[in-house]
Amino acid sequence: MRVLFIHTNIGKVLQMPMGMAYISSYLKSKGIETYLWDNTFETSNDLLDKVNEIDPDFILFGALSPDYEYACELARAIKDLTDVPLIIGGPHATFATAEVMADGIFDVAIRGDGEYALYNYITTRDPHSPGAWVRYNNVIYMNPMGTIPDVTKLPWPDHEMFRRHSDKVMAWDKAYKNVAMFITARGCPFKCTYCGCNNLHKLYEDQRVTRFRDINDVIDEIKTVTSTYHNDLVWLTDETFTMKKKRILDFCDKYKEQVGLPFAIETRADTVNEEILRALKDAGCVLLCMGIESGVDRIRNGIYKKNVSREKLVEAFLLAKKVGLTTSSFNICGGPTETAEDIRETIKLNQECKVDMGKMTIFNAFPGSELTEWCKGNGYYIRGNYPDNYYVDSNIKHDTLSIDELIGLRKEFVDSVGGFTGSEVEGIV
Ligand code: B12
Ligand code: SF4
Repeated sequence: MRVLFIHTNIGKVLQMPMGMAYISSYLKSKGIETYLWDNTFETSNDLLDKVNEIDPDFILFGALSPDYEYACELARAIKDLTDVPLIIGGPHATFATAEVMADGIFDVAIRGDGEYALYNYITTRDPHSPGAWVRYNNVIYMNPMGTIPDVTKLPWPDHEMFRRHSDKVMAWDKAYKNVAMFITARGCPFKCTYCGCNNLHKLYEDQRVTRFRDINDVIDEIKTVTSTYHNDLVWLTDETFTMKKKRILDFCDKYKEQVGLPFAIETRADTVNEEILRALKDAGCVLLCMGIESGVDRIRNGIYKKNVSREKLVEAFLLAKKVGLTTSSFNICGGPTETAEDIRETIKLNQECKVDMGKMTIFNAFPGSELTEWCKGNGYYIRGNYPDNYYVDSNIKHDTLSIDELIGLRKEFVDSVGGFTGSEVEGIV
């Protein structure tokens, strides 16, 4: 069997999409041939040529919500050419499944983690296949979720398929030009309302969504990949890398001994302490990214339910600096009820945390997050289409601030804190 993946990536972000990379290697391990058309590097003419040339049994689209319209456009062009079944997966298919099926363009929407659900569907074509919503004889079968993949048994993601994404000069340190990405765990257990993670837990009901890989297997993957592709930087893209202290200390020991390359992580301020930060630094960590989101408790912990205190944020960022790590913060502006003064408090908190650089994006209501539902229930106007660039646009109408005012406040942030202007390519920093 042959399948063709479509990486829609309207932002042309240089970052390996881990979900599709994992699915590709899982399918390969079952003897299925996988191919890729990647919008980052290829044209839509190349796509139609590829469809003709490969003659796949299924075409598999990966799309975040902003990519969905483009995915539909490509799907329509393919439909003019062939009647090969079109399958869509990823966050938009997971959290806006009913809308996707109602549009009538895709034959199947895979919900949640795709490895088992997709494999089961493409090998059985069963309209009752778990984790898939399937259009069959003009009826839509809305099947319940299947078994969540066991991350300790999955093959390593297909680094080869997405190797063009590793050639990237890091904006924060131009010495790094070739990054390799890894995930050591899946399914963040926290419940921030602007994020889709919480909803994934609801979708899988009683199954454990937070899953950890074996550290030895992670180290083997890092060693193999970085020696194959001669990477100069390792990016650990777990949502909350330092979730389990003992596991991370073990990782640091083994990484230092067996890999030794500079690495970057993303985590939460309330999961680090001095011991962890020192161990990270000692193992080669060069960049630590943590969310601040808002400088005002009412927004950060009330509206966003981040549940991290101002004191903890200051303590974690200053400790990180003390041990010699470069720090980067994530921030949101334009959340519901937020005022210009609130956003200036976010700037102040970043300054207090002495962050080396920060990223501030404008709040958008994407399907899957609790805050999107809250906005719907509280009379916010939510536009039908999603912005291509969340540095300069939002799909909600803010209570009091116009988009131009939000862009102006973002500029104040960039001018005072340093970091992303928004014109750089989105993705890892
Ligand atoms: C890393 C990341 C990124 C990366 C890479 C995204 C990518 N293409 O993979 C970058 C930094 C580029 C990114 C950007 C954005 N992101 Co982002 N990102 C994430 C993050 C933190 C982790 C994703 C990840 O790698 N997970 C691990 C892998 C293994 O899981 P996965 O990607 O979900 O894949 C599984 C399933 O989704 C499914 N699947 C995925 N693809 C496919 C394809 C097929 C064919 C099938 C069948 C199944 C399938 O199976 C996979 C394996 O089990 C998630 C949060 C999260 N916790 O998921 C947000 C998340 C995906 N991002 C989100 C958003 C909104 C964005 C932006 C659109 C924001 C914006 N700018 O407006 C931008 C897009 C930028 C642009 N200009 O286009 C939302 C998506 C919500 C939605 N409804 O679309 C999420 C869920 C966070 C949130 N806000 O809730 N993001
Ligand atoms: S900690 Fe990060 S990944 Fe986890 S729920 Fe909050 S925003 Fe989402």
